[in-house]
Amino acid sequence: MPVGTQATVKGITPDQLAAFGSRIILGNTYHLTLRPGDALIAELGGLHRFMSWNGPILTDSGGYQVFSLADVRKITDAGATFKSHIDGKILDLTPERAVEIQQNLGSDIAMVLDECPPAKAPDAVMQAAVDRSIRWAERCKAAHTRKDQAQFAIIQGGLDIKLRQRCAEALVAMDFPGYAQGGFSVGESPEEMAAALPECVDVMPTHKPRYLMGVGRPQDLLAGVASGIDMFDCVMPTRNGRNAMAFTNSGPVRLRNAQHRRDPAPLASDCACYTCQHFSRAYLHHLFHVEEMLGPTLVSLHNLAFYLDLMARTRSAIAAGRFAEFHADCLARWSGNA
Ligand code: PRF
Ligand code: ZN
Repeated sequence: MPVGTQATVKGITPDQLAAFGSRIILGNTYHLTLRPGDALIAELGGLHRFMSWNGPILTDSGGYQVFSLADVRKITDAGATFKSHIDGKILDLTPERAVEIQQNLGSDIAMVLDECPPAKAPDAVMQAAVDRSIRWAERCKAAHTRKDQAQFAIIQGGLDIKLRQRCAEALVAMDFPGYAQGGFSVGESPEEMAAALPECVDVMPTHKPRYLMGVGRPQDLLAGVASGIDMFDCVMPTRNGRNAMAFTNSGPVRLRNAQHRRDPAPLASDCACYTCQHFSRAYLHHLFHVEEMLGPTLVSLHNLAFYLDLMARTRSAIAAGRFAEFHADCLARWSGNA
């Protein structure tokens, strides 16, 4: 899922998103309730109409963003009290309010409110966060009334596999239509995540979507798929794109580097995206050098097309029974060993 935090996938129009094959995008409860407000978006016909995206939208619940962006004042069973990172106003986010915001936005998939501690939090903190996330999931389910919106639960537990399995068991008993692994990519190494994932994903129902939140690099997506994950979101294609860093099958390309100044070749010779079909590395280098806004747009567009194409090729490889070979081949190419 391309990330559209503020009711826009930064620098990319909905037409462009659709043109390179985006099917579903992500929006953020936390940002949209601060500005312009979920009630205003509801008044204007909901998030789809507001941003003119006709495809599915998944909204995150805000818990993770409160912990990572806001100054959290107090977290109790009732909810989180935090100071807005915009104007310093003190606000409350309860499970019921997280559901209400997402119902106002009218997303197709809403996430429950969860508590996501850092990966290396003490055991007691991690266990308390899991227990609270389970209780909050229950309250979110009870508060949820929109029949045209699916609500997914979020598993926490850090790198403690037994704890994640206990969390998953409790959430699976509540019978949500989809499940996510939260609390990854929050300070642990990619190797630690890859090692923990298989056993964590194994306890998620296979007949329902399995989502890994906020991950990651192309190799992390393939590690997720190898463990059974079906859905991802990550800011990396757009954030790195804005910073002139492009993903390619030969590894990352840094377009600000002087080596690209007179390079007439496209960013990626094997890429069918609009950027690679029309522009040279020299032109992209120039745009970043003079700080033109088309630079971030063109490289974000390429990176999103690269990620979506990677997932399309992954689906084909799975369907053809050759995912393991595809996985090994990608890793070899990206590290320059193909
Ligand atoms: N919880 C929620 N959203 C998230 C995460 C989480 O743990 C993460 C962690 N990678 C990203 N986004 N609600
Ligand atoms: Zn491209």
